[in-house]
Amino acid sequence: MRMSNALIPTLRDNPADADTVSAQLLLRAGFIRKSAAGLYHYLPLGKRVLSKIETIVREEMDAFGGQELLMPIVQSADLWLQTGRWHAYGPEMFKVTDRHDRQFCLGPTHEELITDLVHSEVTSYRQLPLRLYQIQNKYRDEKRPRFGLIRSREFIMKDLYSFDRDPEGLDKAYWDMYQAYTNVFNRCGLKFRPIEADGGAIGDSQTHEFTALAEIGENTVVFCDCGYAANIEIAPCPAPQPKSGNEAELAMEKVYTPDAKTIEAVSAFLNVSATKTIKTLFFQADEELICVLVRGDREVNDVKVQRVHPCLALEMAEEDAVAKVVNGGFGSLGPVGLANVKIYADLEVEQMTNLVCGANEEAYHFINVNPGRDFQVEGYYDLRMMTEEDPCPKCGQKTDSARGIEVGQVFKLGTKYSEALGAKYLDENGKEQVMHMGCYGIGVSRTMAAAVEQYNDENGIIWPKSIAPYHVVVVPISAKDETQMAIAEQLYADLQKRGVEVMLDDRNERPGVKFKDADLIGYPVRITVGKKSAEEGTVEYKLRTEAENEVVALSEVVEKTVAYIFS
Ligand code: 9G3
Repeated sequence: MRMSNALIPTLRDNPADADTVSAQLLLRAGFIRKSAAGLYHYLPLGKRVLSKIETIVREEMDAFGGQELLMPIVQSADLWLQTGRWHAYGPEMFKVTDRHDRQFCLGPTHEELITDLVHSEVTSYRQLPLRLYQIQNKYRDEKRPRFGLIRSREFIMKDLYSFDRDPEGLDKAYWDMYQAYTNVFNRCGLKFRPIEADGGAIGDSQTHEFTALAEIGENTVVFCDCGYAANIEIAPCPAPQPKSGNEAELAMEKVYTPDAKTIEAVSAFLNVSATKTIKTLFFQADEELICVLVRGDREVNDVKVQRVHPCLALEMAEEDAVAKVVNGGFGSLGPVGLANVKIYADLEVEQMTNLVCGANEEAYHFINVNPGRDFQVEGYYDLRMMTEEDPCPKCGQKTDSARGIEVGQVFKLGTKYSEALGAKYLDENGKEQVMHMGCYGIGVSRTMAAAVEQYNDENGIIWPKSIAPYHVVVVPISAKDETQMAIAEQLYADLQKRGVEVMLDDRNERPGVKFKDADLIGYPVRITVGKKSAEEGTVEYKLRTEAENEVVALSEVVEKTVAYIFS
């Protein structure tokens, strides 16, 4: 390709609304352009990277028996009504109405569609197992799209669905995909960890997330040398020490605590440690308001709450909803005297004596509150977020944590969709059996952004060779110098003959501009043709991953480049 007619609109400065390094660099290097909030153009360089990632994904899916198909993006509401999910995602689902006033959505995922298709086309055990996948745009109307391609409202996903006769078949599919994903992310050059994740509302369904390590990742991964690795949302916390019993339960008292609206303020005002206070939080669980108690110095773990109180949507409750059950303000909420609201408490709360909590009255707290005596709960459960002090759930050692971006997920669905949509098959004895399903997603566009998050420096992107838009950029110092251009053109032709993807920067620009663009765009190899190329038959050869460049004979540089790129 020649830079002189390539659409690569590089920018000198970071666009104002680019809120993470991958968004900044992909915009500045001319890979993407924003069309509207959370909606992007992939410019030619960006499309080339996407295609590279998709090719790797296809090869690995096909290697594990995947058959590629393509399903509609526009999905009828009927199937989602049958599975009960039409109302489950609220405003996040892009809904559209057709000219006959029928309701559809723009597909956020395809469990309903693929199960309905298989229900219609597969009836015999002889047709199983099946692994069907597509690579296509998905639509989710994120409340706050951000981080460029990482949390956009339209994104490219590979979604594969497996159909097996029984749980054993599903298990085989699950671990095949686990291996396929490991291959995909290794081949893309990503630093990632497969981690145990939350099976969601479908109970004990097994799932792993493939998390690309990155500081701006929205997931926190807890991991240990013993091999334990999990999304912190599901990391179990150790049972607390039983209460010593040598602290007598004192009489509960209401105390005036003006302006003490936070745990820190209350513990400072009353001169008690935050570990002697409890946090009272209210959640909207679908239509129901529930209350959750954790020790004052802890964070509540929503995923764990959702496990003890299964619901479709769990959000922090709005103040007016809380005001209906307590007449106090937000700064002094507590469990004492709460009526007709379910209270779930973390295990640590049960072991607390003479604790401090809000009195459900503005500017008042209770002291010497004792669980069981002064308030009742539905039950005590592990509801808190694990901390770095907590031991590894597997081996008890100290854990580490890192932030990461979820780029893939493997999921056992079991019979949830096949039951709901009647995906059944006849076994050897002509008996009707229900299929066992799994679903497996890779964020293709998100993987591109994750690679930039992981591989960049002050000059720009550093593409892994396997997904770079081009392998090499050939930079003639002066496009006006016919000798240099002839050498550059010859090099361009010779490299392409060997299957190397080459960008020729034939623009009539100063060398500095060409070098800056080459580093910003992030080609793995830069070959500079200058005066010495004619006089001494040498070129400058520079790897994007190295600071220094080296002088290489023209007669050797093609072989050297081919060896590097295809190694
Ligand atoms: C929706 C909306 C958002 C959603 C879903 C449905 C996430 C939804 C979970 C999955 C599970 C797997 C196949 C590929 C791998 C992940 N967000 N999920 O089902 F209607 Cl608006 O998508 N699907």
